[in-house]
Amino acid sequence: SGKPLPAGFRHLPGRLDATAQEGLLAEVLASVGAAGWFQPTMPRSGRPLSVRMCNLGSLGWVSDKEGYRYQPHHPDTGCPWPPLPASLLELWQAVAGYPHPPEACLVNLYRTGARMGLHQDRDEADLSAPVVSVSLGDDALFRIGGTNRRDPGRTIVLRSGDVVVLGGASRLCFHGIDRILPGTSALVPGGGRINLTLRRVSVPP
Ligand code: MD5
Ligand code: FE
Repeated sequence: SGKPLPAGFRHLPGRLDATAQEGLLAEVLASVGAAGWFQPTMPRSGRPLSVRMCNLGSLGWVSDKEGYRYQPHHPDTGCPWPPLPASLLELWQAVAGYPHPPEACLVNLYRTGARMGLHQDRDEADLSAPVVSVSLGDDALFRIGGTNRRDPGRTIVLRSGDVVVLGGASRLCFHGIDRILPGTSALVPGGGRINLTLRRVSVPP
């Protein structure tokens, strides 16, 4: 559909089979169940985002009235984030092409009607590392544009088990989730979509 995809963008459809998806989701939901979801809010306005979030790993991405940042503890409980599952560290090793481990796994929960507006990911000190994204549950309409907010974009359907690697020029492209397609998967209890985003945050020593 028109525009070529940005360089460094790799879509790996069905990278995780059904068994791997179920195992990974069970592990993630056990950790998030213990830590708790939080409701991120927009800087300045304090308006809630429609996505609920948690993190796994030594650092986690949070957003509140003070702004966006990475921090080692849950914003509601002050507890450290649960560890990053070994299977995700192995997936990163297999697909990232980057010689240091990720520090953060952001877990985004999209129930019916949730979306994520067009934005860039630029809160990481090490922008040379790719972002690796894993989709679980309902299909999503993912939009990816260029490095200027007004650049034309493309829409790609992300399905359960798909992995996307965003490196090189695609790392700073504007992107968002326009909507999820309810009822397209039975994987997530209660319905919806869970996205896992693996990131290297700090510059390696
Ligand atoms: C999601 N999450 O499905 C999306 C897709 C986020 C976020 O965008 O920031 O939590 S992850 C895809 C992504 C990450 C970094 C860069 C680009 C896409 N990109 O340049 O297209 O919950
Ligand atoms: Fe993003």
